[in-house]
Amino acid sequence: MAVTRTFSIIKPDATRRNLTGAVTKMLEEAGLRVVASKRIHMTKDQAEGFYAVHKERPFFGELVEFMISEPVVVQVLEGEDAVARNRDIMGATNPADAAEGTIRKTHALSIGENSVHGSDSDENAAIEIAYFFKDEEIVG
Ligand code: RTP
Ligand code: MG
Repeated sequence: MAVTRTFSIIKPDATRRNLTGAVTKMLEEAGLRVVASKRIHMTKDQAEGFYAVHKERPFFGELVEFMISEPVVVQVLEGEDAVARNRDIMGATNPADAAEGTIRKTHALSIGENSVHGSDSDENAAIEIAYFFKDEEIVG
């Protein structure tokens, strides 16, 4: 299996509850390495652009407002099969459906306030990483 990268966001419900370290620890224990990380407060334009694929969905407005409500931590994660590995440790979108031991089962509050984002394909990972990071900010 190849070493690849994925893009992660520790969402406002988690940063607000001071869970940045707890979430990062779970990512690291799942075999992912944080090769870039920064705490930012997203602008509305940035959040709308990032979630543009969801703009026709009924929850779009609520999602954008949530993502700009408090700071987030954006990260680049590296590891074997990083996209799938990250989605495994994240758990299902709705924490009620997430498996025991996953980040969302352990920490998420609801389907909207679900603590983490993770890219869903290698192609989207590359797009999402480039949306928030310059090449020189990523140190593998
Ligand atoms: P993500 O993109 O954040 O990693 O999560 P995901 O793939 O598991 O979920 P996705 O379907 O891509 O939805 C993106 C985010 O939108 C919020 N959401 N709210 N209220 C709702 O029914 C609803 N459905 C989705 C969640 O915050 C989800 O992570
Ligand atoms: Mg998604």
